[in-house]
Amino acid sequence: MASSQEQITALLQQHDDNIQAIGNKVLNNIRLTKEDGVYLFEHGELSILGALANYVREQKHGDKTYFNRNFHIEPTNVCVFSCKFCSYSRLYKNRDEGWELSIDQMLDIVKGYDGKPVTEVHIVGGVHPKMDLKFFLDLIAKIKEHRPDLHIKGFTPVELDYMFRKAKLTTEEGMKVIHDAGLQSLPGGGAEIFHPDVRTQICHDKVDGDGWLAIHRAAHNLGMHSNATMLYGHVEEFWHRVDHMDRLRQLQDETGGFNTFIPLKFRNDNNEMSHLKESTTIEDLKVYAVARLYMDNFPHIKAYWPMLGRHNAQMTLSFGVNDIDGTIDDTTKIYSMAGSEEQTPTMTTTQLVALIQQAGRVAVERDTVYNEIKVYEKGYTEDEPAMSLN
Ligand code: V47
Ligand code: SF4
Repeated sequence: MASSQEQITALLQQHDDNIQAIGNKVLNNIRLTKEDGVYLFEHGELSILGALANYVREQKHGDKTYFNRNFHIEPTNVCVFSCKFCSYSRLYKNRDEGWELSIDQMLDIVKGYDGKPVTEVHIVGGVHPKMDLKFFLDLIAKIKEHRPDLHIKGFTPVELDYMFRKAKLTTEEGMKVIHDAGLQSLPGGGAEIFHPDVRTQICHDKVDGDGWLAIHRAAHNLGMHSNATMLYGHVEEFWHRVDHMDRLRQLQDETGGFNTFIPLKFRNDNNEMSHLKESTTIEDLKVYAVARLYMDNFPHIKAYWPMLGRHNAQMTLSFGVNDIDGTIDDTTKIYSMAGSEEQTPTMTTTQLVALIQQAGRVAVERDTVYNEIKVYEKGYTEDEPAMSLN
């Protein structure tokens, strides 16, 4: 499993001068340029990308592979925006086809986890014109009142930008209010591809790249942590991916507030981009590997198994990935509606640990901010009945 410097140096001899130069930068901890990033996507063979990314992953984390126990709440799939890749939302005028949860219904979901060892609730959904900042401040306060130890990670800049604008608050004021109410981290969604050439084609009407980054900057300045995603494999070119990663890398240099980068593979079922072919598994693995090499200041690279499928997610563990999200229950509809193999994404802790161990890695349960909760020994099985949660 381990990729030593000598093995990689020998492998590099079989590649062209540019790949050798980039590989030597990686081995000597020298930051890659944008040109390097594009070159890797254009000319990097999977074997050398994998070896280099695995080297970096093992330098940073050894064999440790993190997961957490969390559950999702999706307040609504009614949305004022019209992203072309979205298989999940319904416009306000068609809201009878969608769902809208009340605060009590969402609290009932939280209460359903009473006595279970979950550490995080992930709240994300469509942008409903009637679910405003006040509604969500109330929800957050009630969740905290019921279960103060549950870490609330919620809301993308798409949702927050809309809530703050309606409440006539600046980004900084809005973030302070919602953080004070109990919101602790931001998930990585809504980033898609920042460059306007692509953004105007796939999601023209929601917050733009600068707005997305400004909200994460404001969160980091309050001491909050967050994740970042990149939706790839549709109309973007390689340099758009690198531009996207570069903007994130720059913000991370400034604030240090990102935990994890999560590449998200575009799935083409039931949306306005269904005519596009999905990326191949080889391309997916290359994206994870280049992400690990380019995002040198991001501690973690995550594969989100409900979207990739559990077997492909397992493979990514040899291509730079050191985090595999959590055990999810079927309240997560984003990917099942977009055509993921995982129609009811549920894995017990035993299954998730086995998946990590079969790949020769060490399973480590973490909390949202990567404090280690438990390192799992080989042969672990749950004493309790399997929970259908992550
Ligand atoms: O922003 C929507 C993506 C994201 C499709 O931070 C699609 O821990 C593929 O960000 N094909 C939301 N992707 C989900 C998200 C996320 C998920 C898990 C963990 C975390 C985290 C964040 O889902 C959206 C969009 O990029 N998405 N439709 C689709 N058809
Ligand atoms: Fe709305 Fe999010 Fe779907 Fe875009 S991706 S239409 S913002 S739910």
